[in-house]
Amino acid sequence: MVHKIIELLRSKGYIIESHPRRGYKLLFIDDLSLASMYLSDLDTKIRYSVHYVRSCTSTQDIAKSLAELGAPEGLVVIAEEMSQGRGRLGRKWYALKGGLWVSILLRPKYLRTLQLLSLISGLSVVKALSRMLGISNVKLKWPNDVLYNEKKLAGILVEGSVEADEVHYIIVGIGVNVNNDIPKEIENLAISLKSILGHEIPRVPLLRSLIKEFDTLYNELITCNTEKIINEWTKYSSTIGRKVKVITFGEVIEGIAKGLRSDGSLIIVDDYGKKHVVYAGDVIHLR
Ligand code: BT5
Repeated sequence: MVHKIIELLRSKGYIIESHPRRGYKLLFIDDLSLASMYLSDLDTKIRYSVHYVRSCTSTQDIAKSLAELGAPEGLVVIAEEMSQGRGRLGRKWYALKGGLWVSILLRPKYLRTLQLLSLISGLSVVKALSRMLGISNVKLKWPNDVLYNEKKLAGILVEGSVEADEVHYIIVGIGVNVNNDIPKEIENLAISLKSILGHEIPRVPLLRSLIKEFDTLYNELITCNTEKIINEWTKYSSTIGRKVKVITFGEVIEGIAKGLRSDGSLIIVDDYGKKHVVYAGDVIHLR
């Protein structure tokens, strides 16, 4: 019975040491430079290995350079801090010490849309947080934000090298505010796990949990189980069913977010009953 519970906790990301006579010990490891060691025993389809740096411009840049040198799928680049962390459309991503700043290298043979990859990445963050830390009020905002009480807890950036229908590589960037301070510039719109829970969270178990959830969802994606992904994403979403304003390629659409199509695009129905399909853009929740 105890063994079963220990295995359940391990599958949620917790790191538990076992000793034949002394029993079990729960470890709170925050030092990300040790992460590689603690990912090696994870039961995942892909083999993940961590390349850790203390600081860099952007983990996306390091992951790209290594991808171009032939690094295998499952490389995870982690930095303690980034000087030029980036979001979508060249926006700045603040990445101070204490956060979880991660880029994962993937080499799918074929990918229907990058959008779905962005959706499963956000979904993995939400599932990891609710499974491991029991935080239930974390929601997804289309396409790539993880929110807590409408404040941004995590963001996703998917970049890649794709030619015609051949995928060279994809880099999934995931940034989660964990124990880091939130800079003044974004204090009204961002939040960290430390401030939600009132204490610091060990990042290595959190990373394990995140990778485990990501691996499962990525496998659903490459085996084309998109219906399951869309349903799960919708379950955790705060966008669907809501009145929203969407800014997409210079156009502004206002209406009710009705749901997602199977490629991850968002369906909006405006006040005149006209249906719009949005493939990329920024969403503002209106009420
Ligand atoms: C994102 O873009 O949300 C993508 C964030 C991806 C970050 C990861 S960390 C690892 C990897 N390496 C990188 O260099 N990047 C990736 P977007 O949806 O465009 O949102 C950007 C906006 O989020 C900014 O304009 C700010 O308003 C806000 N923001 C910036 N830093 C933030 C932070 N630490 N927490 C919450 N919001 C932030």
